[in-house]
Amino acid sequence: MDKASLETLILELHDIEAVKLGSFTLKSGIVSPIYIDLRLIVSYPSLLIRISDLLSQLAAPLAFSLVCGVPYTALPIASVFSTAKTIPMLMRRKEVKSYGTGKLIEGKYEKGEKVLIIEDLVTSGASVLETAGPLRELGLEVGDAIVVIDREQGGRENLAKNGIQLHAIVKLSDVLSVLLSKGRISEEKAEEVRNFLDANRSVAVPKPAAEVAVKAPAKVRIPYGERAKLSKNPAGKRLFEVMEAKQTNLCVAADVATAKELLEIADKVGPEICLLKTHVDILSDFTPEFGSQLRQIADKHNFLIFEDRKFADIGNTVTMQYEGGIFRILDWADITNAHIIPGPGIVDGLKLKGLSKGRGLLLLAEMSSKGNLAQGDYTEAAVKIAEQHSDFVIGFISVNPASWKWGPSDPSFIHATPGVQMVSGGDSLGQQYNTPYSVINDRGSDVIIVGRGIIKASNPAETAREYRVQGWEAYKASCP
Ligand code: 5BU
Repeated sequence: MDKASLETLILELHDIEAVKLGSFTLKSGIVSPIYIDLRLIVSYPSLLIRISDLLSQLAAPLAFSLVCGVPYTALPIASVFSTAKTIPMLMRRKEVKSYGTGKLIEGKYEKGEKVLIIEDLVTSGASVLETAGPLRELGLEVGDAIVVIDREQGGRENLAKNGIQLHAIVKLSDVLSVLLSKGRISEEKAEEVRNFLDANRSVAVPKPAAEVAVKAPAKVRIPYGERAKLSKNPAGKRLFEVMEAKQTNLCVAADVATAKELLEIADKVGPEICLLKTHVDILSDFTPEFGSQLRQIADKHNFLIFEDRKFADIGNTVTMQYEGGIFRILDWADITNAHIIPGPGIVDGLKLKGLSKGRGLLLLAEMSSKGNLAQGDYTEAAVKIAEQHSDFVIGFISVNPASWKWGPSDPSFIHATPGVQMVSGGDSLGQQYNTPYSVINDRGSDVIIVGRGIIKASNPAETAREYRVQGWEAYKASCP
């Protein structure tokens, strides 16, 4: 790629103010001295054509039969590229329609085809991975991504760890050198940007997402509807029936600060979910009416309520914690859960109160957080306790039940898995995320539990729909 055309590109991007110097607060909260916004290029068709030409040069040595732009900014770039080279394009939806096929990827393809991803700007690489995930889940191969600007903040490395090679027209350091050499910025400003880049070399690093990159063979499972018939507990049975009827294995973790917000979010995501998970002790405005208000919404949208109470005391104490106090969980939660650390007496205690009311219990057999101790013999002990109480225990909180050597043999047990987002990775406090496909298909779970991935999204209802479709497609892929 010749130096002169790269220089011209950088200067033109500066001219149209797609590259701005100043002080900008980024989405992550970091204050950056440089801001790049390539959305503007749709107003400059000849620039768009030139960018597409430069991308074609990058793509020349690569093998691919389809292109897919990362929504939204790269979509016009990908369209121009696709028409100029007469290479068909796929389109990834950010939001899934409530009607029609509910597909995440639009366009025609054959399994095994190689797709080249086109992106405008790469920082951590997370957006490219969000597009690669659903493509790979359809059996398409993704090995390369081409991008206009690489911010040099860890994206190249993160993508490489996920089997994607990044090819950039220019790097942010090239942009700086050109702007400096042409007197567009001062040496001090350039130094400030360099220091900023040095201090922010790796932004929101997604964990090496082996599960996005490598597909394990699909496992065969007994359909939810069949398992409903096997369940010995009314709440477990109903959960399977709701999953089958609404075609959803999505549980939303409504971790919001107030009952008001919780009820609002429950109503919004209600049509998409089989289960709503609560932490009632985080609600600052809890009132005794909360239970009946939530039940009304649950009945309206046909989902079950799961209070993630994680009981952990001796049998006698948990009977009181379950039934009494201000929360009166027994009155409104179809399902709750318990640690097995106190031994089987905890299940006896909860069952004493819950069984006659048709409630069900999940045992914490595994946890999603880094360094947790629920593994090996502990997980096996949870399975044994569940098997002895299969009239009340409906299943487990699990993370990788496909890897359990010891069963359970009973298919009426349900597995629900927290730590789910569209891209694998984690938070700064030890939470670890896997993708819906990985959780349902590779790890053999039944229900994906999604919290911040949905409730922090700009449109939780749309995002819940997207998770539902992904979770359900993964389930379908593992059914006979
Ligand atoms: P997140 O925002 O998707 O990370 O929320 C996960 C939810 O699942 C949150 O309510 C946790 O309390 C809950 N959780 C979990 O993350 N990991 C576990 O092992 C168990 C529950 Br058990």
